[in-house]
Amino acid sequence: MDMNKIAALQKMIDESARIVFFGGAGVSTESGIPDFRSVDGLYNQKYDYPPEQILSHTFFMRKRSEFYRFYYDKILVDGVEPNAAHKALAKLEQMGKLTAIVTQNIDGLHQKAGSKNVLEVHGTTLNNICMSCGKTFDIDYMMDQKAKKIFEPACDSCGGVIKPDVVLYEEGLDQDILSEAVRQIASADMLIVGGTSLVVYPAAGLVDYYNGNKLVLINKSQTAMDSKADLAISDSIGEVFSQLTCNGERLV
Ligand code: CNA
Repeated sequence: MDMNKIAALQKMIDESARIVFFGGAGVSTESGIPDFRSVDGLYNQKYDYPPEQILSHTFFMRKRSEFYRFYYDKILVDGVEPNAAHKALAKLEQMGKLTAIVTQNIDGLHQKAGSKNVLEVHGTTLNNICMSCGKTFDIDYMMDQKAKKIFEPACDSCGGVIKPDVVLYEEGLDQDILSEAVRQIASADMLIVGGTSLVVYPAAGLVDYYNGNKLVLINKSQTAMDSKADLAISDSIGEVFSQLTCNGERLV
């Protein structure tokens, strides 16, 4: 690990009062949830259909049991816990340094670590909705469906199709969440971007709303944004956050 870069990151955090974190699937790999684009990510594993196709609205409507087979197997992962990155970010919020987390993740691990202001631009697996009557179902209900191998989960009130409250390919993002994410990023004095390949739009474009001079990227692989960053760290995000302090206290 490049300790000069860690020292530079620490100095920026010390000098900031309104930090926003923008993250993606790489934040949760150290918790055991595979991302999409790493070598061991879901896009490099073999399925009957490419994951982009499985995770699309059209596929959900036409081949629901195939969708749920993949979803149960790879997305609705059992027994995962927040890692050092989730915990450090929660601590920064508690200490009044961080105003919001904007996440592309759908796993709810930031909230599980204690973060309060989490803007989930791609929705959440924790909530599931009947497409006919709007009844909602929690993750325990879906875990139960998974355990029973029910690949076409149906509403227990009206028999309608249950859809996870996540944004599939071809679907639009929630405009209220997006607007709040833009507002938070535009008013941040420091933006930390981590664990994201920055290729999924419109989410990746949110970084452009940051106006300050403390843009930090923490990602294992290079991104198109590295050259624009004030500081780019190529390392595991959990390990990076494990090195940091706030007001003399370790974050993790
Ligand atoms: P991605 O395109 O898979 O990119 C992940 C990035 O994280 C890659 O560039 C990796 O190099 C990097 N990375 C992996 N592990 C680490 C680590 N420990 N430390 C630092 N960097 C790491 O994922 P994006 O989030 O950019 O793409 C957006 C998609 C992925 C969103 O729509 C998510 O919903 C979707 N997704 C979410 C989850 C989740 O909720 N945990 C899991 C898989 C995919």
